[in-house]
Formats: sequence, structure tokens, C-alpha cells
Amino acid sequence: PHAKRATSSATILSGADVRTGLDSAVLQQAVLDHLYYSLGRLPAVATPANYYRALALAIRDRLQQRWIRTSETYFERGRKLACYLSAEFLLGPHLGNNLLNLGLEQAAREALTALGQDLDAILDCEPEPGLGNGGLGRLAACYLDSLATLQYPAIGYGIRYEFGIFAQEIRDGWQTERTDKWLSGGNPWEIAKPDIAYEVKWGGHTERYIDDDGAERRRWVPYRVVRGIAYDTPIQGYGVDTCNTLRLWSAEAAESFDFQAFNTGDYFQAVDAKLRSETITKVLYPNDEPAIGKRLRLAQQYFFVTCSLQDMLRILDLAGGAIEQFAEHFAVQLNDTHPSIGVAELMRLLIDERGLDWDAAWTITVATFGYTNHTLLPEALETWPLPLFREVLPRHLEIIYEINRRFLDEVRACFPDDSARVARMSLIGEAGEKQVRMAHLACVGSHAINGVAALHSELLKASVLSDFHALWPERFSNKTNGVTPRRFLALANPGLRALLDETLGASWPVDLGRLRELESHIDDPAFRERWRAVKHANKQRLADYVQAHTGIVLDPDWLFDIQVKRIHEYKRQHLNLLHIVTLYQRLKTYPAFSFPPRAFLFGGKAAPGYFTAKRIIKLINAVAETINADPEVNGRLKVAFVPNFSVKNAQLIYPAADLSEQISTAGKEASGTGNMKFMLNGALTIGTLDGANVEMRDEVGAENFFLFGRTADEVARLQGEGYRPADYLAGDDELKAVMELIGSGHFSGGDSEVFRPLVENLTQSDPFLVLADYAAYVACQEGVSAAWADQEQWTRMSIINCARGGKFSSDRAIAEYAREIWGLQSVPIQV
Ligand code: GPQ
Repeated sequence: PHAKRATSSATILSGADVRTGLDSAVLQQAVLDHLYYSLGRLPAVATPANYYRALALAIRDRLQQRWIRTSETYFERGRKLACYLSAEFLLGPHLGNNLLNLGLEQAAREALTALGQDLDAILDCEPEPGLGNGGLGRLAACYLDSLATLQYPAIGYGIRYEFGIFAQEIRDGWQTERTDKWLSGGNPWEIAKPDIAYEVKWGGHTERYIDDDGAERRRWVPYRVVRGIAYDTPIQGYGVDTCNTLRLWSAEAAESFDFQAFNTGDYFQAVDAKLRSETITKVLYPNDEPAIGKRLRLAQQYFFVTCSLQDMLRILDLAGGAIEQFAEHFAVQLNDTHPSIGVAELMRLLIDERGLDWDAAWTITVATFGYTNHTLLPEALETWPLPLFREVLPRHLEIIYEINRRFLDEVRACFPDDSARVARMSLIGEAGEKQVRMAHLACVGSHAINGVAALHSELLKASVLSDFHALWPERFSNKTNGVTPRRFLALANPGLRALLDETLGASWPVDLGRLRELESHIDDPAFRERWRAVKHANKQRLADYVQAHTGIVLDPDWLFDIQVKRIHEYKRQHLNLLHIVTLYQRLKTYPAFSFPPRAFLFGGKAAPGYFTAKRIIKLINAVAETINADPEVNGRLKVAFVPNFSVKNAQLIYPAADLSEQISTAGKEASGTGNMKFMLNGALTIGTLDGANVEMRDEVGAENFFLFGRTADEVARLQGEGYRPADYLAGDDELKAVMELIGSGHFSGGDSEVFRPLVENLTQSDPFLVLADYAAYVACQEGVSAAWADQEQWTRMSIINCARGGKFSSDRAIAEYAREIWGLQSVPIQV
């Protein structure tokens, strides 16, 4: 990689200019040029944020020829394009990643130093484009990185939310939400393409008409029309010239003013229509798993999906492709059900707008789409109330009825006399208020359906999608998630990166299986010492960050035990807390009780309306405050909640972990991806047999993984038998005392009300089996402490965890999608 980087001033003289030169001297000139011409600033008055923007623009210039050449090459070659449709892309800051992928970090550092600036401080000025909630959105961003790095023709399509995921602040231990104004300082990475714009219709009704050939057809007479405008962001591959596009749609009024209303004097009504149009892309819905049936959310989904499909049709027309060949030109992946309205919309475009007959349109549609499911939680499966759906998308409802009619005929043909099955599989749910079932629409309209880890894919076939599996077993497959080793290893952990480069050579970021070669060094004490030194420095870096943001002081010699992810009952942050309170209680009761000192770190956002999750955050902070202030225990225990967990601070957190907490109720976490990021950075995992944990443990071996808890089968059986948490409470005095301590107000200044709902939730219903797994978890944590006591052995295990993480590169995952679902060929780009 990066062989082409210019290093001599001869190159500058031979044509590399202020827009393209890669030498530090040219970069320095380019930054000054942008400060002056793009920002209107002289260096003497420029702030670090100004330098950030100038450097970002200079780097974007350097992406430009690759970006344009990439689009041009795809167009010329006419090869199949993968279109990744996702309502979320949790990108994280671009600058550092682009420098890494272009091989320009050193040159940029030198250029800024020459200007009296520090690159790290400048990088820190970039606001995070947080256009996603958590795992699902971050996975989409990792996949874009791998698509570009593997030189696949691909485009990401999504929504340009004006406000991304809220910024979390902790006040008095409670989460508060602040709107995220990521665009307020301008976004140097995007380029608006106002000429790439499409009409989006809403509401109204449908009607019958006779076309020119005398055929009877239906058309949609909308109530309202808005426009979607493209904003493009470059996605540069690592060490290659491929620079793909992320195209995000922003809503505008179809006419910036309703001129008629304006002329008749109703100025405010005219402006109001404009404002209403723009609301569509205003804000990201901050809920991760539970789907909520809000009209604006359906509008967002349809809006970005129709713009994206219309864009594909435009590209096909430009290339002179035949409409019948649509599926040979585009492979469209649905990232969960959020874009699944695309199935009905492509049918509408092909039939109503392009004049195809139903059968031809349906063949194309099914050949085009693939559907990835990301959850088994029943409350997270999207449905829309029928009246709402009809009001917003009347033509689509007709199309869905027709898809359903034909589909249910097929079901009846395969399974005669099975009306219960027909009702279960229908695209329209009839229990209570009628609903459109988006997962069913996605399954029927896709030739490929996949889960995101081996266990999850098996459970999908056996539970929520079992009827679909019985009908079309050949459509189902597994694609275990992966993460990009560029951002989450090379960029996040420069210390480890240097050690890996030295030990393995420079190719490991694009050939992650090479990490295995680390194993030949585990018996070298000097190597282990260096491994520990890297981890220690990372822990110090995180400790500094935690102190700056919370005032809590952590000692990097302690075991760093970390759980960062969205706050959700099924992820069981409260199980982690019960262990902490257990240790606290033991220390208070037996001051001589001894274990290696541990720092427990938490981070993660709760959906603003999720009562229990918000109370879990409050409890974490309450326990932290009590423990950290108590000299009897704070020599061996510390607890910190890192506010506003984000991609940006995640890059400090994963590399500093000794122990990664992956303790969801088995069968509930579809995959997890944070688990992989910790592993690659040398953390050991304590976890259940859930999601991708299962495959991680297979890779590292049982002896290098702290396993506890009931399996998915055992969970299902226990819940089937009628689980009673009180039984576990009655049989365990220590657990009982822990629950009483929390309920007593001990951690809340005597307030025995604030945590009552949590205590009652656990002792009375405990839907995620926290109490049932508690004893096994505490025992397993004792095993962790014992293992930590032998630092040489712990280091060996840490190295093995990293060494055997190669499978979890998103490159492996994307290569599987490309081969097995999309039928995609890579297309090298030559600049
Ligand atoms: N996931 Cl359905 C989300 O982050 N948001 C969602 O709305 C749904 C799933 C996660 C899932 O919980 C994790 O287990 C996965 O690792 C992740 O998607 C990516 O597949």
C-alpha cells in the first residue's frame, strides 16, 4: 500500500500541485491556501477548528481525482454495482481515517508541525457524523470501508439527517440529551449535487386510467411532492485508488416557495409547506431495537429508498442499459427492514413508470434485493398500522396487497389446508389493529436472507422466520459480521499498529489472517513485555480522558473491565452492576477480602423514552459515586461512566480494555460487533454463548475465553417452564443482600424510591434472566481475577485473542456478501 506516495520535492516540481501533491511541503502550502481562499483567514488568527477545516479540504482535494476516476471507471465498465441501503451510517470522524487510508498521516503531521499546530489536537476538532444509533449503523460504515478497500463497485445510500444521534450529558447521574448539531460548522467532506434530485410523492389517492395502448392501469395522484437532493461523501479505500461514494439524501420543498400562495398573500402558508418538507430529514430517531410506528419515520424510510431507486434507474438510463437488465446492474442490500419499502417501490417504478408487466417486474425485484436481519427481539420487528400506511403510501398498499395475494397462493399450493400458516405468513397482520409486516415484505421480495452471526442465523430459521425457511430454505444464509481493522486497530491503537508492522510487516490491515503469526512470539518474554507496554500506554491515555470528562482518577496498573454499547435490558449492564455491588459488599463485610484491583468502565446511550435503560444509567452513576468516594474500598474498586459513548471516544476505549463484557442473555444479541473490536485490541472476553461470541470462542479456544451463563436453548426452556426470579433470590443470600442494598437507598443518599422499579423488575419478572445467570457470572469473574494475577499468562491470552481475530475483519464479511449474495466482481481503479 501507499507505494505511490510522493516523497521528494522533485515530484512537486514535476506537476504535483497544491490540490494533488502528497509531500508534506505541498500539503503545508495546501493548508495555507485553503485557510486563505476557502476560509478567509490568515494563519495568525486561525483557530484549531480553522486548521481542521483547511486540512480536511486539502485532503478532500487529494481524494478528488480518485473519486472522480472511480465513478468514471464504474460507468465505463458497466459492471454490477452493490447498493447498500441503510437508514443509518455511524461513520465517525473522517479526517484521521482518510489520512490513514491515503498513507498521509506522516506528511500531514509534518505539515502541521511546520505551521505550529499539533495534528492530534486538529483531529479532535472534527465533530462526529453520528448518523446512526449503534451496531447496525456502525456495521454499515465498516462495510463501506471494506467495499472500497476490496475495490468493489459500491455505493452507500442513506439519509442526511441534520441532527444525528443526540449528545449525552450526565447530570446528577441521569442521562440528558442535547441535540447534535454536527453540521453547524459546515461539513468539508460532502459535496452537494443539486442536479441529482428526485421527486418524492406523498399521500393522496390512486385511480384507474386507460393508457395509450388501451390497457387499464393505475396511477398515484399524490397530495404532496417534495424533492430529495444528493449529498456525496467520498469513501476512500485503504492503500488503493478506489474511492467510492456515500450518497445521502436531504429533503427540500419541491418549489422553494408556493408562488401561488405567495402571490395571493398567504406568505406563512407558503413558508410552512417548505418547512414541512424539510422536516423529513431533520433528525435521526434515537431508538435502536424497538421499532416505533411514527408517521415521520415511515416518511424517512420511503424518502431515501425512492430517491436511491430512482437514482439507480437514472444511472441505468445514462449507461444505455435495458430496464429488463436492472438486476444484472444493481445488487441492493436492505440493512434490516428500514429500507424494505423498496420492494414495493421498485415494483411501482417498474410497472407504473416504466410500463413493465407484473411478472417481469417481480422477477427483477426478487433478483435485485437481499435482506439482512439484525434482531430476533419480537418488539423490534417493524410493522406499520394499516391506516397510517394507506394514508402515506396508498399506491404501495395496493401493490403490497397484490404481492400478498400471489404469495399466499404460493403458500397454499405448498402447504394445502394450513390456514394458520397462511395467517402467520401474510404480509398483513390481522391480530388487533391491522398491520403491514415489513420483515415479511423483505423476505418475500428478496432472493437472499441472512442473519449476522452463525447462532443468530440458525435461530432465525428456527423462530421468527421459520415459516419462510420452510418455504424457501435456499434463500437463507449466514454472514457473520465483521469490523474494519483500519479504523478500530490501525487508527485507534497506534502503539499496537507499530508493533504489528514491525512484527508482521505492513500488509496485515488488508490481510487480517496474518495476525496468526503473532502466536510464534508468545513465548518471547521481551515481546510480551512490549505487548504489555502498549496496553499500559493505552490505559493511561483513556485514564486521562476519563479524568478530564468525569474527574474520576483511574490507575492504569489496575484491570480495566469495560462494557460499552447501547444501554438495553437484554445487554444486561445491570448484571455487571450486581457483580460490582457484590465485590463492594464483600469488601465492606470482610475488609481483608482480597482481589486484584479493578476499574469498571461503562459507556452507552439509552433511548430517550426507555425508562428502565435510563434508570440503569442512574444506578451505574450512583454506585460509582458511592464506591469512588469510599476510602475503605476505592483502593481496589473504581467505577466510571464515560459520557457520550461515540465512535470518537470508542477509539480510545477499545484499545485500553483488559476485559470485554459481552454478557447479553443468550439468544438475544444478534451478533455484537464491539466484542470483535475489543478482541482485536487484545482484550479477553467474559461472555455468554450469544451472537458472534460463540464464533470468537471457537477461534480463540475455550481456555482463552471466560464463558458463563445459560445457553439460548436453556434460556428458552427456562422461560417456557415459567421462570421465577424469586427462586434464585431465595437460594442465594449474597444476591439477596445485594438487591436489598440497592433497594435500601444506600447508593442514592437514602432515597429508597429511585431504584425500586429496577429492583422490582429484577425480583418480580426479570425478563432477561439476570438473576438466573448471576451466580455463574460472579464465579466466572473470580476466574478472571485469578487469571489476572498471572500477568505473563494473561499476556499470552491477550496476544492469542488478537492473533485469532482475523476472521472478524469486515473484509471477510464483505467478500462473502459479494460472492454469495451480490455476484459482484472487483474493479481495480487506476489513477
Ligand atoms: N442492531 Cl434490529 C442495532 O444496532 N439496531 C437495530 O435496530 C437492530 C440491531 C444490532 C444488533 O443488536 C447487534 O447484535 C448487531 O451486531 C448489529 O445490529 C449489527 O448487525
